[in-house]
Amino acid sequence: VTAEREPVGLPWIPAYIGIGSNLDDPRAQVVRGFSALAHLRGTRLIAGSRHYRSTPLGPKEQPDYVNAVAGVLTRLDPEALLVELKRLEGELGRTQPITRWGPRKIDFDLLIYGEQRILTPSLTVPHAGIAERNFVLLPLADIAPDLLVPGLGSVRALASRAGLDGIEVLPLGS
Ligand code: PH2
Ligand code: MG
Ligand code: MG
Repeated sequence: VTAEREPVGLPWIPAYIGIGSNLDDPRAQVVRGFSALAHLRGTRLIAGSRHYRSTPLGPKEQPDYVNAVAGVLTRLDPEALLVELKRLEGELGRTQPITRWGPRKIDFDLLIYGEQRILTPSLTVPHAGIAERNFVLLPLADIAPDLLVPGLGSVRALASRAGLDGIEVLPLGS
């Protein structure tokens, strides 16, 4: 048996990951998503938001989404974390190709990574459109209301500005 290889001597960086699903029992997919993050190498799951039902952004002829946000500490760099999130999406049964804004069984979006602002062909952090998406900001406000989104201000202020259109909290265990 070989112990899992983990980076050592690196700082633990707080990061926030959006989870979304609108296919194949979306709440169950979100729960599986949290579980997958809890087992990710070099990463500790620290906090989980409530679950939200939200009407689709993009094409309307698709099921409502269930959205949530996970707070982690990670020793992975942003690119490595992104690669792992894509790998987990595949393991959790996400099939390609997926149309832009189209339905999906599981979606992980790297929302925030420490205080970094990243703009590369593969990665935009903070996530593009975060300020307009109540299905990101409301769950994020559950676990990190005072967090400052680099360049944008506090999660609490952004969330109250984003409003409550098309979104509701799902009661626990419903
Ligand atoms: N994700 C999309 C497209 N549209 N709409 C909602 N409400 N929630 C999502 O997570 C979402 C979406 C593509 O990732
Ligand atoms: Mg997404
Ligand atoms: Mg995505």
